[in-house]
Amino acid sequence: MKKILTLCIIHQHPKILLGMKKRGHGEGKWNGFGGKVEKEETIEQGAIREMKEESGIEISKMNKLGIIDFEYQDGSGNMEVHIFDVKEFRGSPAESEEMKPKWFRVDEIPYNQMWPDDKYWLPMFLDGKKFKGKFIFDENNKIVDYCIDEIVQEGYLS
Ligand code: 6OG
Repeated sequence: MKKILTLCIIHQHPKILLGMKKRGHGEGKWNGFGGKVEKEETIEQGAIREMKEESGIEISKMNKLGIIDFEYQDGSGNMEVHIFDVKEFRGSPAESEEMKPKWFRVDEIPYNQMWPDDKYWLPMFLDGKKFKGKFIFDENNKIVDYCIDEIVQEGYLS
């Protein structure tokens, strides 16, 4: 069974907010904020809860820009990640047990300290484009195959 996860990025041009993951899956990498959606909540509720838990920020408005499937060749840990552009929020970022937040200029995004898929879809995200994709990883977290397509059809992601 694949897990449903969320990933939220605040984009206030020319800056974005990322967090350094301090523990667990993706430790030592910069990423957006998010995690697993619980059984009793919607994907949006999960995104809001995880953003608050990990950064202290309360989302008041967000747009879903992408859905990406991640598959591992050995079949372990398959995920469907829903990616949100946070447009309005309350509070300011605070370090949590899980994440250390930091604003980056969009021309200084640390792609070499991020998941290897990010460089394929984050530029589309920053352009405000919607996208759907799939990445297949080997056991060393290397991409063995991928596709990423811009979505032009209204309502396709919702
Ligand atoms: P927890 O498992 O700690 O949440 N995530 C990924 N993000 C990117 N960009 N690439 C990946 O490549 C990822 N795998 C997981 C989803 C994990 C958080 O990390 C994201 C969640 O926001 C494989 O609860």
